Amino acid sequence: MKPVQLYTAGTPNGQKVSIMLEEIKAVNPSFEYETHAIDMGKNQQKEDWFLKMNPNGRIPTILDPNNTATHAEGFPVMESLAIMLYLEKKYDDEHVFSWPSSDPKADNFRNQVLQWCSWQMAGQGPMQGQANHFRMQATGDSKNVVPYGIKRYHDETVRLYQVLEAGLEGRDYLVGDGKGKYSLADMLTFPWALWYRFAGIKHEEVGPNVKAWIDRIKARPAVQKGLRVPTESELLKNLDDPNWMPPMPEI
Ligand SMILES: N[C@@H](CCC(=O)N[C@@H](CS)C(=O)NCC(=O)O)C(=O)O
Repeated sequence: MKPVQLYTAGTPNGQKVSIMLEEIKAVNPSFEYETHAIDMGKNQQKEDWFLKMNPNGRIPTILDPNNTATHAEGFPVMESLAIMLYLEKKYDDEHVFSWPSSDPKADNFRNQVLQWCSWQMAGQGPMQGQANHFRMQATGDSKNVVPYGIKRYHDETVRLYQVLEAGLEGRDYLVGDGKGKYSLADMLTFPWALWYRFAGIKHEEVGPNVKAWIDRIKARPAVQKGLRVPTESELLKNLDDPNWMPPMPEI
């Protein structure tokens, strides 16, 4: 096979996909991908060549040269969830991270994966992103302090972490029989959870089930590799100290 082309940067949305690509590689050594680091500081994600693959002009994006059914140069996919559903269908043929149709519970589990993924894409990601944005606006030179925005997005993000905490009660992973099976639901949600401190969410605002689940997923070798794509992040190194918090004003 030809390597799948990944266009990404070291952010939680990018890490969702690099983690999944590394997980697929770990179980299928013939699977390959190549990374293209996108410099968001230079707005490369808004250049014409990029917009042809992803009209939304955001990372992550993949191009699969093995799939020429509709595009001679390969099939481009935008949006992290759509990318991961695509990769699962095309490259998780052994159902290591999903459920085979022969399993009578497969449809329900797939739907539950979609429930958590929708929760992530419409809730955790955007709300935590805004919590981070308003908190960061209140730092640095501009000191654009908007207490209403900070509180609204902080509180909603904390509420969402309570939902995740309840979803993980008595379980190792979000979906599946018994304590669950590591699936796309976990891969998609984990990178944002890993970064909660950068949105000004305090340790005591995140429950023990979520913290144990973060540690469980972070210990996976493929996750360790995926978190270093496109390069190792200095910011993430700080998270190895469980008590570290980014310098942020109390508001
Ligand atoms: N819903 C999108 C969100 C992607 C996204 O927001 N990407 C950010 C980085 S995490 C980005 O590319 N920002 C640059 C920009 O908006 O120009 C997905 O899940 O793929």
